[in-house]
Amino acid sequence: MSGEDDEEARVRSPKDWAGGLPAVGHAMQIAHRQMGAARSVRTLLLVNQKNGFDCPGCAWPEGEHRSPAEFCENGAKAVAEEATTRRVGPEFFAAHPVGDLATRSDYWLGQQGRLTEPMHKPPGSDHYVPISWERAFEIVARELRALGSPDEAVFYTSGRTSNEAAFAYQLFVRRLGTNNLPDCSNMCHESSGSALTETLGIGKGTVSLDDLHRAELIFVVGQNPGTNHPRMLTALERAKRGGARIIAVNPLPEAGLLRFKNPQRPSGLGRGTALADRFLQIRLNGDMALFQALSLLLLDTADRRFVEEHTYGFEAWEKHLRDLDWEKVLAATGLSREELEETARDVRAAGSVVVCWAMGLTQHRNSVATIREVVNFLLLRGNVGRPGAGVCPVRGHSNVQGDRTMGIYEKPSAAFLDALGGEFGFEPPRRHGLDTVDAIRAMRDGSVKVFFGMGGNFVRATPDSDVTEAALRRTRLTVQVSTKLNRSHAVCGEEALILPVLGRTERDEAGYVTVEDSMGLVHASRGRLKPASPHLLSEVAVVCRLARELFGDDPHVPWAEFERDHGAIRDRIARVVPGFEDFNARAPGGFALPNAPRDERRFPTATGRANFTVNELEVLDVPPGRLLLQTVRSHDQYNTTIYGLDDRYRGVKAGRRVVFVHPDDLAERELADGDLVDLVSEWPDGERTAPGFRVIAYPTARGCCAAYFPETNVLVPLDSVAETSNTPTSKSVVIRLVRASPRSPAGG
Ligand SMILES: Nc1nc2c(c(=O)[nH]1)N[C@H]1C(S)=C(S)[C@@H](COP(=O)(O)OP(=O)(O)OC[C@H]3O[C@@H](n4cnc5c(=O)[nH]c(N)nc54)[C@H](O)[C@@H]3O)O[C@H]1N2
Ligand SMILES: Nc1nc2c(c(=O)[nH]1)N[C@H]1C(S)=C(S)[C@@H](COP(=O)(O)OP(=O)(O)OC[C@H]3O[C@@H](n4cnc5c(=O)[nH]c(N)nc54)[C@H](O)[C@@H]3O)O[C@H]1N2
Ligand SMILES: [Mo]
Repeated sequence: MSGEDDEEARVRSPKDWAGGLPAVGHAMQIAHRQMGAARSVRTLLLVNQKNGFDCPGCAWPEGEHRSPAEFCENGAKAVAEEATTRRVGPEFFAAHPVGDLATRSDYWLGQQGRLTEPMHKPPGSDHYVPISWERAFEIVARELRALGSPDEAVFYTSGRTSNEAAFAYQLFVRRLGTNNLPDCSNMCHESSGSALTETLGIGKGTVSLDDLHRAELIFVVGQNPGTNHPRMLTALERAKRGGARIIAVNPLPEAGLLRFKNPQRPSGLGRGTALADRFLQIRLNGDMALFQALSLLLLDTADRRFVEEHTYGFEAWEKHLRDLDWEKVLAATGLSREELEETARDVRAAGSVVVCWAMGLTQHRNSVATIREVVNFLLLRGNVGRPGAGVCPVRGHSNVQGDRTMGIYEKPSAAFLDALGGEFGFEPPRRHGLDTVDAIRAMRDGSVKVFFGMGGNFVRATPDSDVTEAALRRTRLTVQVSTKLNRSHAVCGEEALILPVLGRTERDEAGYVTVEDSMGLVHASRGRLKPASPHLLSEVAVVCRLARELFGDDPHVPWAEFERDHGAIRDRIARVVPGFEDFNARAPGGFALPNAPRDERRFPTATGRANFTVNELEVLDVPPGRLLLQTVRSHDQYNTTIYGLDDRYRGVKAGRRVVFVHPDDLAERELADGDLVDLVSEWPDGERTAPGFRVIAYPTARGCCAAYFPETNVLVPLDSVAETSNTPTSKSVVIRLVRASPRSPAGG
C-alpha cells in the first residue's frame, strides 16, 4: 500500500497523564471535521443516554448515574466516523477501480465517508457498479445454492452488530446448515473465554461496575485504558477516591495508567488523579510468571474455607507452585525479586482484589494458561464471587460480548442448539465450524468459496496479511455488510458485493436494538440520526431479505415479521437464551444477565467447582539479537479504522510507520532514534518483512518493542496462535531490525 498520508513522523517525549482538556479539544476537532459544528453537538449529546444510542466505541458499561455527556474523546471519534457527512457513492467507484483502491492506505479509505448504495463487482471486472438490493440478494443466494455443502461458506461477524441482528444472523446461518461463524472475538478475548469457562464456568467477567468501585486493590494488566477504554479511567478514579490501590502491569508506561485528568469534572483537571500506585514494567509475555510468583508468596494466606467449599484441584496446584523456578520468573518478567515481594505485600493487605485485562494477556501462545493462572491467583484468597473482587476481562467492540450470547460462535453448546432447534422446529448442524484462523486456511486451500462479513474488516484485522489476502482473492464471492469503505472491499473474491447498512447512530423503522456491555448489562440503543442515505438497510433487514430469497416461504422462521419489528426477534431470544425472560418488557430500562459465580458463588464447570489448574511455566525463547514485538493501537485509531496519524500520549505526530525500542536495545544494535529499519519476523515457514519503520527510542521493557496494527499484521504468521483459543499471537512476534536505506520506498 502506498503511504501517501504517512509523512515523516515527528516525535516528542511521551505524556504521563491522560484525559484533560486536550482530550475534549481533540475529539471536537475530529467531530467538526466529519460532521460540522451543529451536528457534532446534537449527536454527541445522545451518546449513552437512556433515550439515545449506545456508543459504538468500546464495551465499557455506563453506570447508573450518567453524566449529560457520557462519552469520551475516543467515543466521540467513533461516533464522528459513523455520523460523518462525507459519502462514498457510485461516482466514487466509477473513478476508483478496485486495483486502485487496493493501493490506498487504511486511513485514506476510511476518510472517504459512508457507503450509500449496494455495489457489485462482477467476475472479471475491476469496477464496482451499483446494483439493486433484489439483484444483490439473488447473487448471494445463487452462490450459496451452488456450493457442494453449506460448510463451503463462512459468515464472519465483527462486534458492533446488535443482539437482534446477531440472533437473526446466526439463525440464518444454522438454517443454511453450518456453524462456520468466526468472529472478531477469535482474535480478541477468545483466550479469556476459554480460560474462564474451564475454571469458573462462565466465559465472561464476574464483576460489576460497583465491584470495581469497591475494590481495595485493582490490577490493570496488559491494557491501555487511556486510549481504548477512556471511561474506565473514571471508574478507576472513583475506586481510588474510595481508598483502592492500583497496580499497572505493562511493558509500556501508558499515560492513562499513570495519571488521569477527568475532562467531565472541573476539579479533575489541574494535576489530575495519580492512578497507578505501582507500575510493574513487565516483559512481554511475563505475566504467567508474575502471577505464579505472587501466588507462591501468598500461599500462607489462602482462604481455606473458600478453597474447601468452592474449589477443586488446590493441592495439585500448590504442589506444582512450590517447585517454581525463581530464575525463570525473573527472566520472564524482567522484574526484581523485591518488586514481586512488595507487590505480594500489597495483595496481602487487600481485602478484595479485581484483576482487569485486555489484549496484553490474550494474544500470546500461552494466553489461556496465563489467564488460568490469574484465576488461580484470585481463587487462592477467595477473590471471586464476593463484593469488590473478581475477574474483569475488558471487552473490545461495543457488542462483542452480546454477539456471543446470541450464538455467534463456531463451537455452540449442545444446549444452545437444542433450544434453537426446539424453538424454530429444525435440526441445527452439530459439527463445529471454522474460527477465524481456520477460515483463512480453508479459503487459502480452496475448500471455502464464499465469504460473508457482517461488519468488520476481515482482510486487515487478521494476521499474515499476504497469505490472507491471497486466500480472500481465491474465493468465488465475497460479501461485505459495511458502513464505511475499507480494505476488505478492495481485496475481494472473483465476484464481490458491498451491502451498505445503517449504523448504530441512525434511525431504524423497526425499532430500537439492544446490546450487552463488558459487565453483562443488557440495554436498548436507539438511533436518532437521519440515515446516511435512503438506500441503506438495517443489518437485520439484510439478513431477513437474504433468508427470504434463499428459503422462500420458510415454515420455520417468520423472516418478514422479524424485519418489520425487532421486538418479534426479542420474543424468540427470550425463549432460546437463558437470562432473557421478558426481554421486551425489560430492555428499555436495561437489566443484568445472571452470572452464577458473581451472584451465587456457584461455578457451573465440569467439576461443579471453581478449578485450580496447573500451568507449566515456559520462558519464551528469543534468540540472540532478536526482539519480541507487540502490535498495538495508537490513540487515533479504532482497530483498522484510522482516525488520524497522531499518537498523542506516546508523543508521536503525523506518522504510523514507527517502532518503539528501548534505548539500550538500540545501542546494542548500533541504531539510533530516527533511523529507518525494516521489521523482519522469523518463523519456521520463512521470513516476513514490514519495510520502512522509523525507530523511536522509548522506555519500553528491555528486549521488547512495539509497533502499530494493522501495518504489522503482515509479520504475524497464520500458524502462530494461542493454544486452545487459536488466537493469533499479535503480542509476541520474534523479529529483528534491519537497517534500511533512507531512500527505500516506505511501502508495504
Ligand atoms: N479508541 C479505541 N478504543 C478501542 C479500540 C481501538 O482500536 N481504539 N479497540 C477496541 C477493541 S476491539 C479492543 S479488544 C480493546 C483493546 O484494548 P487494549 O488491550 O488496551 O489494546 P492494545 O492497544 O492492543 O493494548 C494492549 C496493551 O497491553 C500491553 N501489553 C502488550 N503485551 C503485554 C504483555 O505481554 N503483558 C502485559 N502485562 N501487557 C502487555 C501493551 O503495552 C498495551 O498497553 O479496545 C477497544 N477499544
Ligand atoms: N496485529 C493485530 N491484529 C489484531 C489485533 C491486534 O491487537 N494486533 N486486535 C484484534 C482485535 S482485538 C479485534 S476485535 C479485531 C477487529 O477486527 P474487526 O472487527 O473485523 O475490525 P474493525 O476495524 O473493528 O472493523 C471496521 C469496519 O467495520 C465496519 N463497521 C463499523 N460499524 C459498523 C456497523 O455498525 N455495522 C456494520 N455492518 N459494519 C460496521 C466498517 O465498514 C469498518 O470499516 O482485530 C484483531 N487484529
Ligand atoms: Mo477486540
